[in-house]
Amino acid sequence: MPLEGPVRIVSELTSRGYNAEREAVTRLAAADDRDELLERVLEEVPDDALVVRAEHVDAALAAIGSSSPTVAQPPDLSTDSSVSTGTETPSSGGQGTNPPVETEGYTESADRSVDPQKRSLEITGDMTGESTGTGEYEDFVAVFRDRLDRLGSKLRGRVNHRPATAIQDMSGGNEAAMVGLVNDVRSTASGHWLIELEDATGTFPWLVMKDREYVDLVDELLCDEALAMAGTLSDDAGIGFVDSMYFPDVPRTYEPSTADRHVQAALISDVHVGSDEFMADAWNRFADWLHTEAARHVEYLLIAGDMVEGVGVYPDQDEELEIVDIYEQYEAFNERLKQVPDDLEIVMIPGNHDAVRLAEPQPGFDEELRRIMSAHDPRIVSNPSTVTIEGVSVLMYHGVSLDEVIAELPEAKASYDDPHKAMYQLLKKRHIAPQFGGHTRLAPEEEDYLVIDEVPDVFHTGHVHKLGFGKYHNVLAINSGCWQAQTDFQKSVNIDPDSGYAPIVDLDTLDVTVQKFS
Ligand code: D5M
Ligand code: FE
Ligand code: ZN
Repeated sequence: MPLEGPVRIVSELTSRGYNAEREAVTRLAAADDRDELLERVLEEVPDDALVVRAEHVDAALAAIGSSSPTVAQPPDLSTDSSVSTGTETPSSGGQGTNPPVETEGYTESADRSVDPQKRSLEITGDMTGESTGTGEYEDFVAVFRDRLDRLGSKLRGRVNHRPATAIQDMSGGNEAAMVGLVNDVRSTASGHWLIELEDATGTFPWLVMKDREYVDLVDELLCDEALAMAGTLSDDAGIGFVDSMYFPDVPRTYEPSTADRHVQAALISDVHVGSDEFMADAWNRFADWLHTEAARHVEYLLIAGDMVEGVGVYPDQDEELEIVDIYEQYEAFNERLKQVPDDLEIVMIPGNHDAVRLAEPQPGFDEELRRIMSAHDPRIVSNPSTVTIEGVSVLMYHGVSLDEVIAELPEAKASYDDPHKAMYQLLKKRHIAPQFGGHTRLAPEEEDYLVIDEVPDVFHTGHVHKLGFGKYHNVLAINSGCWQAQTDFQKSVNIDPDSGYAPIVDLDTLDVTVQKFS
């Protein structure tokens, strides 16, 4: 290729105020009609972009192709400059994240050519219809005992633990270790931290000295999470000085399973149909895109709660309702489901705006709502539930406890801008909603359905209306954004939602691509 071509393209782009990615220049230079393509590319580039990328060139090529009169016009995505790839992910993803993968340009074919025989989908941990709790005191005792048993079993092998009462009877200066639930965390007058652990026999206080390396972990602690402490007893044996502290955690060497073929899942949440702020245009573009060639590998759609806006969820919510009847909201949601390809496998769990009990675990929708939401025969399961798709286990949870993790932990460890980091904390604690008695309501059942017993390959939440993803000890954590524009409440507390994004997971690699439709 004569050098003159690329140089001219770069200088042309520079004169219009853009930098250019090398690959974009190569593709432009190779085009038959560079000038026409260049003009189309400049139309494709989003207003706020500073760099012309290869995918802009691809989109422009597709746009030129699709304007051929002999080809039926596909859902009008190819000319929509707002639809782009993960390079514009609002939240960059955390440590260990693979960079978002660029997608192919859109073409006209709507042939999804799926082979349902190759699919597999299994649900575990669905507690719909299994609820036994009556909310009595004994139920709370039972659920916390189950939590301690199951999370404790992940900790007991790591320390030579004893029950609280046995430690109370030991003499001063001895080494001791305990596995328990955090009962209380408070600072002492001299700046150290006192952590009270509770087990089935009683409680014992542990002191983390302010100059010990573990002190950094104290600000991560939430009441009722399971922990192991080991250390030396004080002379009077009334307290243990902590030498080491363990979380149930995910092993660093965890190796996630992947699918045997190239197949993708779209992970979304917080559709909020029925709200004035529901972004119908963005949803339409998403649904249209699913019918295109570019989305032919997307065979699963996971929806992590808040299908509809609901009624009476927050004070004054009725002022922002487009549809005031809850059943009509679900009917409208079902119409939205009908827009997506009917060969998609859909799995959904409820959220705090949905018409099921608020306390977690939340059972899947009742028969009447299932009848209403019957488009494409979705799998409707409890919040939380695990769905294993072609070998990849996805723990789906709506995410109400994320508000609490974000409120309690320092900004660097959990924030609305990096919701996946708050998810890392839940993985580390191996519990969906450790703290009882705050925002997150808990319905005590015979067993603690919120314990993360098995390490998932993917952890999918929503609720905070922010998009973020990253890997924690090789587990992919994704918080999907929402399909609702900023509400008055969110404006008042400066929540700037990530609306109209669909993170797409490659199930064979666990790479993520973000598609933007707003
Ligand atoms: O929650 C969306 C996000 O906004 C989530 O982080 C809770 C927060 N939110 C929204 N409205 C309120 C009110 N009124 N009080 C407290 N927190 C709120 P969603 O479940 O979609 O409402
Ligand atoms: Fe929501
Ligand atoms: Zn929610």
